[in-house]
Amino acid sequence: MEEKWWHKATVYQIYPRSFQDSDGDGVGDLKGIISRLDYLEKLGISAIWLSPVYKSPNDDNGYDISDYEDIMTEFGTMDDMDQLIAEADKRGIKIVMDLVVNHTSDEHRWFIEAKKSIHNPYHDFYVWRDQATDVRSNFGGSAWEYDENIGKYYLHLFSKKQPDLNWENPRVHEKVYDMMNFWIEKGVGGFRMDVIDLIGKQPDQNIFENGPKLHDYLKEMNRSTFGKHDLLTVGETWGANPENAKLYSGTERDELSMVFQFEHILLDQQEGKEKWDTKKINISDLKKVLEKWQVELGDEGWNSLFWNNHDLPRIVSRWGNDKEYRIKSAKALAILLHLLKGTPYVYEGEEIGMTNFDFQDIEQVKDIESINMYSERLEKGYDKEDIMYSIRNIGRDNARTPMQWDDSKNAGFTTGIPWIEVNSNYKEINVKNALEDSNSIFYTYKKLIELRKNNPWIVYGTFELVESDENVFSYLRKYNGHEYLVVVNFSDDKQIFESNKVLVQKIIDNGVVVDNLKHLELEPWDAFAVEVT
Ligand code: TEU
Repeated sequence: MEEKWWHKATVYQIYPRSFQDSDGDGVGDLKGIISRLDYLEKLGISAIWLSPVYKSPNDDNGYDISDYEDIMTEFGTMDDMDQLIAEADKRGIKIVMDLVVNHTSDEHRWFIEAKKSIHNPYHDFYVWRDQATDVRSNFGGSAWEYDENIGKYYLHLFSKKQPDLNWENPRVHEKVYDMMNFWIEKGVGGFRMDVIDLIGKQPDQNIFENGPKLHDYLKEMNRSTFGKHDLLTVGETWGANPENAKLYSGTERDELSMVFQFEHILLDQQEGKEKWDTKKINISDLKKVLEKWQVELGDEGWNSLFWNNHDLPRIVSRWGNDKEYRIKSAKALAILLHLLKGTPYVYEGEEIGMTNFDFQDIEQVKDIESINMYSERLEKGYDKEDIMYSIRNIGRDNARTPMQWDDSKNAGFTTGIPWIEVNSNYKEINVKNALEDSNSIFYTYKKLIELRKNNPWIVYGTFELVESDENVFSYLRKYNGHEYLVVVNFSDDKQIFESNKVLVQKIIDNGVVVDNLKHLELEPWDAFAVEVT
């Protein structure tokens, strides 16, 4: 396999609104990010995936873009952006931009023009129909909105302030590629492509994900933009399976570097229900899914590895134990994920074990998805308490509370009033404490990131799931005649692990002492990796 810089890189995701405020308006900004680059350099990451920083009326926190070549007023200026790219570069960190081209804001100039008349040259930039179908928006309600002036409906798979672009129109491609080249010329390190598997939609046939022309579009995009440069591209693809992931990320395919697949993420959703209706995750299912992706992608494609992003609840609260075993389980989850094959992504605060937020009242909730669900379910007769439980359990704002830097007011995030409340546990869980404690979760992440840079077995080794008790997750990685064993007790109970492998040397652990592998009595959330024969 031809080596790429992103094979051994770890990417850190920043949600700019919640990372660091520099001017006291309660909203994070670019200058704030610049002031924290030394911290990220210390963690050892190679790239930052920056959630959208473009001009936006913020109906969906920047995922509704009104100008792709300008910066959101609250976040700063284009000069700040240039400075961020340059300052990150000095520290060996690349900036991966969020590319949101399935839709724009309804306040984007193209849509304002498109609504003027059916003869306007921008009208066909969007998807218009005489009749609405029964397709639903991801944020609730119909995905079609009637426009009085045009006398037709436009499609919006997300909020009605996020009209879908019409990729059947080649002029849309041109404009998007010009914009991508604008950013490439600025020196960005790549693109994370928002819901990219939707751009090939065929609404009249009720096809939305994985449309028939999707891969042609991506090949064309590759040729017209990043293909000539050494960039990281990752597509957000909720509908990916290992088969089509090979199409997206196959080395000879000239499409993307990799995709985000969500099969593991969906494992705690009740069958046939909505994301709000969860169940306890079954560790055997998790093993099966991760094994499938590791083995089936093999050398034919490239995996991305993640537990968290700005749309998901905090992993230590979700599948770890943020009460009795917060530190232990956060480290165990990190060890399990970061020794797999693929490019790992760390979401801001994950590296210090930040937890979900105790949302009690809908007034505390800022996310359009949760707010819409709240009113929809209230109307349907759901109990208010049950709805708030869902939001606490799985709502997107869990990931979006401010980064906890220290134990000063507002966790050092802002001197003003934060746009969303700071988690009350910030006096204990914060970066300052983490850096001062050599046993903190931070240093486990730092070590894992460093290991990946220097150990080809982590980057290129084969994967084999090891037979074990249901709640013990164990696998072998093999490379160049060497074998490495990873063992994680994925539970709050003691477990037994037995193996006839012989220990050669220790690689990493979260506190468990391993002298031999014959018979191990694992404490809750014990995790380690060793070289074996
Ligand atoms: O998310 C895609 C998406 O489908 C989400 O609505 C997802 O289903 C949901 O967040 C799970 O709770 C991307 C972005 O990551 C998200 O932040 C945006 O809101 C969305 O696209 C629209 O741009």
